[in-house]
Amino acid sequence: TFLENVIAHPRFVACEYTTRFIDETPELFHHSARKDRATRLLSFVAEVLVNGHPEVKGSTRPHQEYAPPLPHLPAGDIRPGTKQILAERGAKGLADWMLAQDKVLLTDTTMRDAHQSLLATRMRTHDLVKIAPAYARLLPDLFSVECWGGATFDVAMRFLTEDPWDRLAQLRTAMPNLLTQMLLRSANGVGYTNYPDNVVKYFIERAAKAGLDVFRVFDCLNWVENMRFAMDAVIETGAVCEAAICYTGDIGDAARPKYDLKYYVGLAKQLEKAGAHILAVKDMAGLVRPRAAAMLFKALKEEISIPIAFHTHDTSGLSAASVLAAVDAGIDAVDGAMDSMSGTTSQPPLGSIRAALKGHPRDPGLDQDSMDRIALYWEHARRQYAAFEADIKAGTAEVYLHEMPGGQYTNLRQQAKSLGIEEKWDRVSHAYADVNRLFGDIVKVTPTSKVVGDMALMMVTTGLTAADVADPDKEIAFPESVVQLFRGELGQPPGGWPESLSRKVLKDEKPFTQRYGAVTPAADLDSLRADAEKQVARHVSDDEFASYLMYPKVFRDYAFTKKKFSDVSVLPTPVFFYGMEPGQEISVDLEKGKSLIIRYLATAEADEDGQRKVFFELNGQPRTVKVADKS
Ligand code: 3PY
Ligand code: ZN
Repeated sequence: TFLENVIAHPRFVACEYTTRFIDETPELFHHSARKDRATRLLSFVAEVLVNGHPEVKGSTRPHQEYAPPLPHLPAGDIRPGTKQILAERGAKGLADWMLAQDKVLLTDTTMRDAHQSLLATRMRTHDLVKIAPAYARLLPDLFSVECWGGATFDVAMRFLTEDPWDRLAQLRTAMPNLLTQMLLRSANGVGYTNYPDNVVKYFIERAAKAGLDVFRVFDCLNWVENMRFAMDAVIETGAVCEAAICYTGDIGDAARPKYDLKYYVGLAKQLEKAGAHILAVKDMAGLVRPRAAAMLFKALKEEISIPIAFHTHDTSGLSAASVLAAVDAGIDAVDGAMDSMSGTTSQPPLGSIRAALKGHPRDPGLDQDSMDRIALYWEHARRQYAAFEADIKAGTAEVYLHEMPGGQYTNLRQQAKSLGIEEKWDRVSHAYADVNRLFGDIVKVTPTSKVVGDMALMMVTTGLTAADVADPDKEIAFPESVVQLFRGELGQPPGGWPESLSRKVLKDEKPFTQRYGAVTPAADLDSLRADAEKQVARHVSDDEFASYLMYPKVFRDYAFTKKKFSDVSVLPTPVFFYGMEPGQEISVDLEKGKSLIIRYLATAEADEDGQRKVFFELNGQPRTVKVADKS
């Protein structure tokens, strides 16, 4: 292709070239790189057409007559919003501004927690970025858009072959007036394990540089010792440090005193003292009942002086009542998801909450019609992900039994399905509650929730009862994650680990009780970076290196797949998962001003070597791609 470019170049044709022609004509190379990218994209589509996308195996292409409808956007300047308040006044100034508002502020979680909780985190950058300008223009009064972190980071690379940093950059550009928000698991970063302090710090610095504004920081055991390091690192960048308390149990239940009102107020005071700009109550399973919300937020407003945000899940079907109770108790900000992406394991509906508060002294004041139209977009976008929908049709009080985080629920069900025990789901949920009791009643949120889930699945697949697990004389091969938990690798729960089970899990090994980061040597970032570059045989950017630090193997696999197929995030979602239909034509924007027109014609039968030819037109020119049929 390079030679073709030279021969076809107008200066070459006109003999107007010198010996410096190649040096002076960079487009000779560009052109071939672009063409190469098109070839790689075609081979991806061909691969999906012949062998299917492994992520949606066994599911049929959702019926879709048109692309998700985008609302009409007004012309003119984008109205300044909270992003500008942060830029002008700093994090502390933003917190003061929050306290001075009569209205309740709203955070939209659709781009992170909602799809994490409803669709196994599979929403692609393509669908997130398309609607982002509508947020900027139609909802400039939103407090923030939670769009990054949590499970989205690894799922982007692992299952979608996407760069999470590229997603953030695109969203940042599309919403210049709104605060971007992420969920950070303290010492666990956006992973499932503890990282050395300097790795956590490096990650936070990169995220802040990439335009992340609000870091919601939590620890999976509410261990403040574990949070301080991440909180300090966030504060140092100038970003907003929102420290979150994970809510578990029931403050209204006198029979379960471990997590009572005093416990939460005590934690809140510690986090305020540790320098948090905002406090969040993170109710990841949706356990804050309306009466508890009234008590909890009244007490917290009296006891601390930083603004407070409330995040909950609607697994019970009653979370909106808790949100409204929180608003009446004087809470500063609440989370919700756009209506069509709300409910069940996701957040309560933001549009309905807004409507319920119309005329209320704390009316949030967003434009209802705009919210409805954005929700319509999400409704259609969601249909493309039917393969990832969990079969949950209603709220359930069962959540008060198992206390599973909304973000874990769909994943665990998916895991149960892949282990062939889907019909035993009620046993899994009971085992989950049993494991929590056996572990001493702990906070269950990533990654502790994953450990409880691992153990519960293991009990159901091997037929173990809670009594078997507790019995010191019954030999059990515990999952490695359980051993790590009892070793103290994820931190310390209030009151410590139950002694007898700890002895059974660890045998003669002694657990450690210090903070993991305090006893772990700093990672050698230079040599790790050299490793990363060696593994993928190319330069890695600072952001990519942060991905590698979190997920070495996932990053490497992602880099290889991306090298093979180029940046597949540019493909529309139905094409990404299901390929194209004969005669279908799509326009793919490679970058600004550069697009490809791809038309799929047909796929031939396999030849004697099992190869199938897939016929396309690329920008009007016939192209054939050969793919090995793996069926
Ligand atoms: C996450 O850590 O991803 C969560 O959503 C926890 O609730
Ligand atoms: Zn959540």
